[in-house]
Amino acid sequence: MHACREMGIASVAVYSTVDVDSLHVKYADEAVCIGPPLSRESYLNMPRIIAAAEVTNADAIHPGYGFLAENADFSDVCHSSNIKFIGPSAEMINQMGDKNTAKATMIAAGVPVVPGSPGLVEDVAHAIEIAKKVGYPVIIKPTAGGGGKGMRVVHEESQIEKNLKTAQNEAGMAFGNSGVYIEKYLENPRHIEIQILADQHGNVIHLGERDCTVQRRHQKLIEETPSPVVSEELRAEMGAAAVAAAKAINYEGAGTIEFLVDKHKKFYFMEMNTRIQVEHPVTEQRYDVDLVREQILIAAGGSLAGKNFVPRGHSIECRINAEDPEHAFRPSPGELQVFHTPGGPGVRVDSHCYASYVVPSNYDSMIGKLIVTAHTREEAIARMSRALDEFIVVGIKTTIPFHKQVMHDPVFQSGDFDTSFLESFRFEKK
Ligand code: MV4
Repeated sequence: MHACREMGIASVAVYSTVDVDSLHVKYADEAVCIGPPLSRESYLNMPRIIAAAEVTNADAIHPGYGFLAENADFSDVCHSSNIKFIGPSAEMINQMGDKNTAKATMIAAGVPVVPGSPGLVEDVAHAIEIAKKVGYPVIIKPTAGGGGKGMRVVHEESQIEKNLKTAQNEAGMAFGNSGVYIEKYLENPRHIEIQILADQHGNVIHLGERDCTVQRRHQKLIEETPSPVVSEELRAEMGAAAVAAAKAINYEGAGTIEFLVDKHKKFYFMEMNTRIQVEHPVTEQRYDVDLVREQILIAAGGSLAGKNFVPRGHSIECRINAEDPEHAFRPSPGELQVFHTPGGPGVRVDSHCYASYVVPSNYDSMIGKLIVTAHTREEAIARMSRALDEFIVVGIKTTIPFHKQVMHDPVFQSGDFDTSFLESFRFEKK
């Protein structure tokens, strides 16, 4: 909606009854209630969303980064309703939604992938054969999954049978598709992803990497760009691989190619996210670009030819969640009696909240993102630290005190850590 306003485009917000007081509803030129809190009846309810678009005469729908953002059927329903889905077609989403198919497509495009089964693994004998070939430990992944759900690590042959069956059953229950595949398990990798933009004319560019290694139970908590471990040379290689990945499926829109990077700095394709992501602001800050504006221009048929986004400085994002870090990050909804956001040079806050707003318990616990930008990583950490000190939330517990401690942690400061970082990080209550 910020992008729309700058472009002279009127915007319409949709909301469920519990979100009536959210800032996005106040910011939009118009707002339409699409149902009760239960997301199945509101934010996932395609007929209601299409109806809201039709009654307000909307030309396009921006799907955001949750709910229907990667739903191929929704992209298709928009298309059939003569409403432009700001993002890829159903076919493009489907090609990346099935992880095993995506992997095969990447191999054909020359993108490095983790060694493993060439296709789905059906039976125990086949699984054992593959695991023997790539070497233990291995990881069994659901082809319809993503983001870590339903994955199982197996350390020895005697554990294959049990884990394969459990993985297949769980995948069937969770995704309605019991297909699984096997990969060599890379121990303690970094999670590094490349932002790409692809227009309708075959132009694809990359906007560098985001390092999302600081995660807890597959939830990202801190993201930054550039990555402390990515050299100019590695960035060029990973960028070229990401562009090749997007070109392989004639992709349109903003997308992210996720890679695992091992301790030898070898990178492997993991999956593609066919949407704008939560952590996109760090790329926006370092590349001085509005990615949502670019999404809208691409959806309107615009060209990326001749566009050149030049990176500068270092940007870090901390996710501010309504969670209690003293109690295993349990949700902490409620009224924001005080909500004072930080300011000053190089500080950005993206949030739907304000003082007196009541954080509902119905949805995701993220109440905002704090993004800082400075010349160097060291300066960005110092800036984040002082911005976190200025960020005052009273009424609920948040992840702010946790982030303050991470900013002071010598291992985080060194830049030399992996996805196991938070397993050994001990939050000290003050
Ligand atoms: C892996 C892996 C190690 N080896 N695949 C988890 C999220 C999903 N996108 C892929 N995931 C992983 N796949 C192989 N072959 C380790 C993980 C992984 C992970 C990846 C990124 C960030 C945090 C993680 C935490 C646990 C496991």
